[in-house]
Amino acid sequence: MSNLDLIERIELIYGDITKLEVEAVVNAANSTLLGGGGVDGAIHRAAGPELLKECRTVGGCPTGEARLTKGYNLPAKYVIHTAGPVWHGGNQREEQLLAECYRNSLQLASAKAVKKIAFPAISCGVYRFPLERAVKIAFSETLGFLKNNRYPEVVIFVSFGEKSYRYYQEEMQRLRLR
Ligand code: AR6
Repeated sequence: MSNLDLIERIELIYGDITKLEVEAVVNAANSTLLGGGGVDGAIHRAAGPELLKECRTVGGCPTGEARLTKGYNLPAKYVIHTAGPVWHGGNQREEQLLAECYRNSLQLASAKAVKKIAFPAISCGVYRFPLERAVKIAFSETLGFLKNNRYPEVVIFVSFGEKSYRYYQEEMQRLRLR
């Protein structure tokens, strides 16, 4: 598959990830998996208390890894929780750890033959990872994974702000022109 064909399997959406009719949504969680603010809070609110109950049985998730639960009241069947790195300036393996979040989340989705999965901008809120770098990592890890895997068929990057949407659009454009 050429890079251009692979890019056709990536979509950009502006809005709230909890509303999406996809099989799996990724949660930018923390390593306790016991909830928090930002997209994590929104996902737990929309999924209902059963989600936290299941998360309690999981036993946490080290940074860079991912864990799968059901989606409960969300339109999505699954939530894939991943703990992104906190940005400390870039010398603490933040980029590698963020790449692992994407790879491990995609691996779980692939194992369940998930057709459509939606990602928020992991680590780009409270964890302060620079958006431009994070977007490049999201695309390169996703393209690398899609090249070798039939599932997920489609990956959706969800932006919650105009600035992040612009970064995703620019990177998509850049990759198309390459
Ligand atoms: N839909 C899509 N994207 C969203 C939504 C939403 N409903 N809400 C926020 N975002 P953050 P992090 C975007 O802070 O940086 C939590 O407390 C947001 O604009 O949610 O990985 C966890 O429990 C930003 O671009 O996650 C952890 O403790 C992106 O999602 C910690 O925050 C990620 O922002 C994780 O921090």
